[in-house]
Amino acid sequence: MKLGITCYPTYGGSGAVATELGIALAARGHEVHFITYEHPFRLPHFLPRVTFHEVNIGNYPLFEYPPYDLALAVRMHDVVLKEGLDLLHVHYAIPHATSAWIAKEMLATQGRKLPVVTTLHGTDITIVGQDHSYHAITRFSIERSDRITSVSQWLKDETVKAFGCENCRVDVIPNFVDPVAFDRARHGDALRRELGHGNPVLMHISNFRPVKRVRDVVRTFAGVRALRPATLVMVGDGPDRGAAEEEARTLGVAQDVRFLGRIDDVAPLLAAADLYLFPSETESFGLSALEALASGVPVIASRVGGVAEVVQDGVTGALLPLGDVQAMSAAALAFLEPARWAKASAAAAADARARFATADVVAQYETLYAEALAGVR
Ligand code: GMT
Repeated sequence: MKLGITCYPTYGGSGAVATELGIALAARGHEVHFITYEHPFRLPHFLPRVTFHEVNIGNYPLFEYPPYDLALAVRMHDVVLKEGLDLLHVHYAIPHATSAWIAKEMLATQGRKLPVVTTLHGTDITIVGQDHSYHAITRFSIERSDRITSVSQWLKDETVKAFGCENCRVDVIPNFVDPVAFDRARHGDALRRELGHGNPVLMHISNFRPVKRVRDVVRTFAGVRALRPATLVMVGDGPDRGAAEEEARTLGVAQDVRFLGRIDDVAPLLAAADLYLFPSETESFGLSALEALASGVPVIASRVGGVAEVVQDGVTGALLPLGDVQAMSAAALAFLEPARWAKASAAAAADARARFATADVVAQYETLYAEALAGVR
């Protein structure tokens, strides 16, 4: 198939999933065209059967808010015609599903059919999509998609609750992970020793937005550090990084917390971690938690959104009430006990491989594409 993929290309789970999907589809023989405003961050610069088409928004002075959605729709329309695409798959409803609908309507006037698949990732439904300014167009664009997928059952339920959406069928296709790339055994122990000086390494990776509650990460770590030596490694950058650094100083643990900034290739880092801290406010799935599990890293998380579909409480990690940093510290200490850690680490890697391996999940998308092309709803 010839597939167009649109996503947010910068740091973020939906862009990572869309890009890994495109890479996997190309490896399986499909031709993949990324249509977005920047080179997707997880996309290496050259891959067979993968092309990047940049969307240019221009800078006409009248446009205080340049209409990216329109420029995207026009680029989608052009690429479909020029490359003979069979289908467009857009990740994150706003504005991608709307632009895809516009492109589809433009193509229809030329007698060209274009199936559109929309994958819902999270705040496109739970926060942004429910903002009055976007609610009606989000619902409209979702309903106009030929097929809709969500990354968890929880997000599917939220979609139905938020939009009614009686006419739309939502298929749950979870996020996925390459068990080979995230195999802990591939990476050795040198980085773990370097980061932790022989002590356990607790890790958090995110874009440090408020929803990630990075101060809770530091507070949870401080509870652990009060009882045993350990290092916290914070990977990523974003609006709350300063607050997390300040929290570490206030709690007197700054010397044991390392802020590494943004690093795109997280597999070697996760292989150097003992526990992953994930106290988010809400999370439709939690791709980084899945990547941690695949790396044999038990996850200490808040019981929110779709995280319970990823982390098995008491087996591959622990799920605690949102904001209960004391309970998270206690769970982290329990999982650091060597026998418990070894069992949970093995269970985490095995479960990630069994339920979320790239090949199995990408095959589900292929089936869905074939159905969309055949006009099956
Ligand atoms: O919805 C968002 O906040 C953005 C999005 C992203 O681009 O990072 O994250 C969502 O999509 C990821 C990939 O499907 C999920 O793993 C994240 O859980 C989800 N984030 C939230 O629901 C907050």
